[in-house]
Amino acid sequence: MSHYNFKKITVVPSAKDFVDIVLSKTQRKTPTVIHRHFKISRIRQFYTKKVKFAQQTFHDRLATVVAEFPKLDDIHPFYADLMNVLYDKDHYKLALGQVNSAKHLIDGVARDYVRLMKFGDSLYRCKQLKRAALGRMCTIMKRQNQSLQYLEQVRQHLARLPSIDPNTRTILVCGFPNVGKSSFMNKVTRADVEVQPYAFTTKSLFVGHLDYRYLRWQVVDTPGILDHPLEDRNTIEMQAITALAHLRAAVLFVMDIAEQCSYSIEQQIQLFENIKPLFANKPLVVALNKTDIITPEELREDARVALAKLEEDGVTLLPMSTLTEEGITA
Ligand SMILES: Nc1nc2c(ncn2[C@@H]2O[C@H](COP(=O)(O)OP(=O)(O)OP(=O)(O)O)[C@@H](O)[C@H]2O)c(=O)[nH]1
Ligand SMILES: [Mg+2]
Repeated sequence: MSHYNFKKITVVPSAKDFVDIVLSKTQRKTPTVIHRHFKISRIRQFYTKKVKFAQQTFHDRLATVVAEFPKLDDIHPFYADLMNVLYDKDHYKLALGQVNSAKHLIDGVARDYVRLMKFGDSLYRCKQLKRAALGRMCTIMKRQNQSLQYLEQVRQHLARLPSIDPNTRTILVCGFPNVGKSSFMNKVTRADVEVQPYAFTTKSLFVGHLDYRYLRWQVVDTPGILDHPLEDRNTIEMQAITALAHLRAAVLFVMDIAEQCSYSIEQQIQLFENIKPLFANKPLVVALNKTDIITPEELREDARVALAKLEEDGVTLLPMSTLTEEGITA
């Protein structure tokens, strides 16, 4: 279940390329010599073959597209949801559905014209029927252009998606933007995630690996999330939410106690409380990051109280600095 060939989907050509590929293949792979003095049965067979060949080639290529793209109902819910966030489930299913129905339409065209060909009484007539059949197939194909282009974009994006295994030991790093999630990721894994002093540096999920006490962990760095209702969340934040919702993972909620991230400790705790339902049944540690700037003891009174209250509720607090490596165990 854990291995998806998201990276191995065949390129989806544009409608025009699709048509060019099939027509030129039909030309190359079917007989080319015909003469009007040949027996009519031989002439019919000659053109029937071309119609059937074009149909089969369209059919096979379209079937490959439909078969290779992941079915949202078959893949792990994490990926199904992530794909919905990134590509919109309805749009995705519609595009694949249209490609699939184009396949059936082309089969139908071929069937009709092969039947008509049996009544073709001259080379001229048979050739006309063949041209009409291929023309109609190409028209059906060209109507698929938008779906094909969209699927090609999805394909390219899927290929760049991190290979997150939903079924392995995982640490999910989350929190407000700019608190130091990616800095932590870079410290404990060999990943090289971009770190910048502004919010939403990380715009998608990243994965790294870490060996700790002989166990291998998958570490997932997530984009920052703001404290607002679910329906207001953008695609960038929704990827973090999706990961939290679907991955069985230990959660590292990172706080910036120096408040450099421009949110107060109280606001960060508020976010923590609001997304807490997503942490249910997950081991959880709250990292108090940037202790090189300020230690938990040096904090304002009310911030200290707020953190103490968190601790009373049974939350493990871990002072940390990705700069001095305080609190980073690996
Ligand atoms: N002083 C200090 N600065 C830190 C520490 N950890 C991270 N920073 C700085 O905080 C800023 C944000 O760090 P990132 O690791 O990009 O934060 P992030 O949480 O991944 O941010 P987004 O990807 O935007 O959500 C950078 O300028 C880091 O250099 C720390 O322990 N101490
Ligand atoms: Mg980041």
